[in-house]
Amino acid sequence: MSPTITAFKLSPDRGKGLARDMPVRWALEEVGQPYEVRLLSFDEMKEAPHRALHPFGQIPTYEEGDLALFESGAIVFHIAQRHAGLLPDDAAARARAITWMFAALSTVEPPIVERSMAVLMERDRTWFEARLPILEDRVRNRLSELSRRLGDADWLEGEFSAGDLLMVSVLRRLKGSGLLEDYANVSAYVARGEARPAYKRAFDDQLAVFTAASSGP
Ligand SMILES: N[C@@H](CCC(=O)N[C@@H](CS)C(=O)NCC(=O)O)C(=O)O
Repeated sequence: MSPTITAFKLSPDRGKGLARDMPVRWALEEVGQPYEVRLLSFDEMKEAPHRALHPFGQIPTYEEGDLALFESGAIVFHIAQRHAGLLPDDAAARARAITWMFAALSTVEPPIVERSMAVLMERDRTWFEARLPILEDRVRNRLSELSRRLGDADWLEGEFSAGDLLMVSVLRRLKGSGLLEDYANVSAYVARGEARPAYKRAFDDQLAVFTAASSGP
């Protein structure tokens, strides 16, 4: 039985693939697992049936038989454990790849999201112009650390893994900020992720949802 994930009926990112169903779609495509998508409006996300699946009333969720999961990182981890292709077999290499999954979501993503939220929601605040450079310095700090570690490698730990999938997903949030371009190896790393056929299929599928919804009757 194919798993079912949830996604926005009309994504606020206008099809840029920044909503967090995207890493889940990408992971499912990487391992060749077909899936169903249930689309939700903002109102439906906050109603009881969805909150039974997701306590915070968000997307994505993942249902597979009796199992229901939320949190994109946990869902990607579940997919990577279930199927070959996203985590190495060797125990130590696997632990290192999992470490990068956590690093993406708990060390690199927070300053990136804080900056995006400020740009999106706080532009009219008196302190915005003073705060933005502080937030951007925090992002630059992480990018330069990541750039140093990545060096000339294609991926963070040998072969492409769920760690790279989540890191590239997180870094994509910086597109259009001008920040990524200062780190040539990190920009190339993101481009390498986006060039993967599984990424492209996932991206096209989420874009098709947005295009259909926005050109509706
Ligand atoms: N940490 C969660 C974050 C989930 C999240 O922020 N989802 C967004 C879409 S990307 C959402 O549902 N936003 C609507 C809301 O919070 O009301 C994850 O990675 O799954």
